Amino acid sequence: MDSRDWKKFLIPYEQSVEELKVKFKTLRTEMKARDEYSPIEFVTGRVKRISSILDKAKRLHVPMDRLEEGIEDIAGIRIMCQFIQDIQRLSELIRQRKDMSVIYEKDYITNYKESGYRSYHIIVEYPVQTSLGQKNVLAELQIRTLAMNFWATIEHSLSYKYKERLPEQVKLRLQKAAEAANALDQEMSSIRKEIMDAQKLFEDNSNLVSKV
Ligand code: 0O2
Repeated sequence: MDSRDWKKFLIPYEQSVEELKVKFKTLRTEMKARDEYSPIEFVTGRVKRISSILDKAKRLHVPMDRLEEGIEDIAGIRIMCQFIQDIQRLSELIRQRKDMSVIYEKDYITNYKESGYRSYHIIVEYPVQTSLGQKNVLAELQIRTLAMNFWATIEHSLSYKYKERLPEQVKLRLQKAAEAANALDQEMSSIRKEIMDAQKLFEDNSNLVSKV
């Protein structure tokens, strides 16, 4: 594919990422406005880089004319939650939605990766409306806590720096750091109610001040 073909190929993915980001950000705003707790803290999204698509296609032996079915994370959405419990609550909300359908789920929290990576992935099919009609694209929703995201961000930049040949010592320290992040998540979970009450009180007070 030349660069014009890639540009055209990526249009529905770019559109899907933009739409999905808006939808999950809106879900957060809506739940907060209803005076409910929102399991979403913040949302990001990206379209996979062409070099990264090609690397993955090579690694998974996906031919160039099967990229749409073979690479599931060309459109990627990342949703950050405060607490581990929020991940299941949000997954439920995603399963109930009518504007996307869940294809399958990967639980890298129970079955965390050897690197120490923890996250809950949901592969969805998302119907996007283009000038050529409806196109169903696959998108990967990565749902994780703030602590899991902190770890994954650091690990990703280190893996990038060392081109996936992380020195053994760094690997071990990252595995330890992943355990520490998990311990933090467990600790936060156990005082979840107190934290949530405090945040609610803080928000109610700020609303009162802004109304004065
Ligand atoms: P990007 O954003 O394109 O640079 P895999 O064989 O591990 O690539 P698998 O098991 O099918 O793939 O995983 P999946 O569910 O497709 O997820 C791949 C994405 O999950 C990665 O995308 C990362 O965003 C994230 N991820 C998976 N494993 C790790 C890990 O060990 N460390 C970190 N930091 N992130 C991970 P790309 O391709 O890296 O990302």
